[in-house]
Amino acid sequence: MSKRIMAYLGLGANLGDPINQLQQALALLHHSGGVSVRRISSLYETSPVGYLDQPNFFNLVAEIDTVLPPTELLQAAQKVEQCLHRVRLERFGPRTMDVDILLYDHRIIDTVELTIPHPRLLERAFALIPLHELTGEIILPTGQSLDEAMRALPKDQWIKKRDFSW
Ligand code: PH2
Ligand code: MG
Ligand code: MG
Repeated sequence: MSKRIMAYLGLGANLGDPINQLQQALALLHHSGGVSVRRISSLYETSPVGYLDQPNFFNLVAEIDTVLPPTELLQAAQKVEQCLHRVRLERFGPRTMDVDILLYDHRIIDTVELTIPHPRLLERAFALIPLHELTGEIILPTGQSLDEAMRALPKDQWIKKRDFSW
């Protein structure tokens, strides 16, 4: 039996029917070989970060366990994006589905195709707040504390929990 690894994925969408697409993405992930979705955070509506002239996003974080190595998990995530007809016109711009690997076990990975922990995790309320909801205080493999990062978040990122039961 391969070792099951815990990982956290950040999901976001702001085109089409975002909540429906998030639901579909979770189901597709759960049915990807070697991936089980264990827990999901609350659903959040968030103002766009980076490229501001686009609709609000809906974001959540999923805790998964997986037997896939990181590169194969990345491929599984990209497959889900493609299944949801991802269109992305520009970097940080609007999209029907984005699935990012935030954390993978307690590993640091820095290759051309993959950087884990996600390089912008700590600056982004839409990723950090739902992650912290699932993990509570943890220390990242890079040594940073999630609680400290929560306190240091810029106050100009609007984020609101939305009532939703899956
Ligand atoms: N994703 C981005 C860029 N900006 N802003 C919000 N609120 N939510 C996102 O998921 C998001 C973003 C690039 O992946
Ligand atoms: Mg992203
Ligand atoms: Mg992405």
